[in-house]
Amino acid sequence: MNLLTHPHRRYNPLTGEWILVSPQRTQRPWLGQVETPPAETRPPYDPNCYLCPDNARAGGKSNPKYDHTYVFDNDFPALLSSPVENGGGEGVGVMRAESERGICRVVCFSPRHDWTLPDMPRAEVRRVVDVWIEQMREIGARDFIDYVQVFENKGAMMGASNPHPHCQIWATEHIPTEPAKELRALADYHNARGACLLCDYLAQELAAEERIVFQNDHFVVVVPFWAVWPFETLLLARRHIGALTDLRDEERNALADAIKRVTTRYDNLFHIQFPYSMGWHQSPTDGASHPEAHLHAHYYPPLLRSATIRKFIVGYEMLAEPQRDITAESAAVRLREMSETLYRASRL
Ligand code: H2U
Ligand code: ZN
Repeated sequence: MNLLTHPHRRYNPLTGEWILVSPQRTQRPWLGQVETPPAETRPPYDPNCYLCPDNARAGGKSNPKYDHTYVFDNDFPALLSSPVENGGGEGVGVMRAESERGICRVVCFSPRHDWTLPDMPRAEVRRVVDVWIEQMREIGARDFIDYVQVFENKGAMMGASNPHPHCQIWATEHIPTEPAKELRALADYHNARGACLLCDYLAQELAAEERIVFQNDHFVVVVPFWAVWPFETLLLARRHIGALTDLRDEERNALADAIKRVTTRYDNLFHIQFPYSMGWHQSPTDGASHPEAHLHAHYYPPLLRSATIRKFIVGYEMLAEPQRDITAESAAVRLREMSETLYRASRL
């Protein structure tokens, strides 16, 4: 079977799920519009932005005049940290519920309203990495927190409420569904072979080369073999470490470099501030040792063909199985060919 021309399924060993790939369809005519939206220009400071320094937030609190990064408790948290009266599990028949406590925070990457990660100097991105680590340490140390999820929703298309560069942290009493699925697969692999699934995968990708977008001394970015989203990427630590808190100084710099490079390539693809949801998957903070965990981030961008044409997960994909037309290999070629100089750099 030729994976570049013949419909086939690919297996995601991290989730145990399959995805359908239909490379022969990329030949079909496209009748939809292809347009580039007008360039987005924002002021460095927006008096109406609830994330800009010195501004009031909804709910009465104000931000300080911060110079680099700023972290605050989400004013509209999805989770509450207070102990629950009669907490625990509940169930009647096949209906189950359990109480969930947690902590929700917002992390501003920069005081600059008009910046995004690829606009930021590496030293400023490094500060973001350091803040993630501080937050992981502090929140992960709480007795009732078993998992700290750091994630960024970027762009209105992904439902981000504000273009000011920021991410969120939701930390919970239980390990949430997606990391739990991956950790189970990683633990099964580890128990069966005494090896790390992602270390083995990385070695295979480094040998094959065809899905690698770029690499530096400590991180590798690939379009995973089993990618669902057209330009999905996986950012993998080369060293077998479980969490951001395990990163050494030079690895933190390499991570800032990798983040800047992957987001610059994304923006250069369609000459826009490329939307995505991204997040870190790492060791739970449940007090147990997790030799199976391997630090990585997933980038899930919705765009397919242009700045305005997105992929929808609907129909067959919702009811049966995710499907893609362009192969992971051709997406990797596109991203690999992109310049690492931001298309709008000269305009800043
Ligand atoms: P997005 O990452 O989806 O843009 O969400 C930003 C978060 O900011 C959102 O969870 C919070 C919202 O609850 N927020 C505040 O905590 N204070 C505010 O004044 C507005 C928004
Ligand atoms: Zn702002």
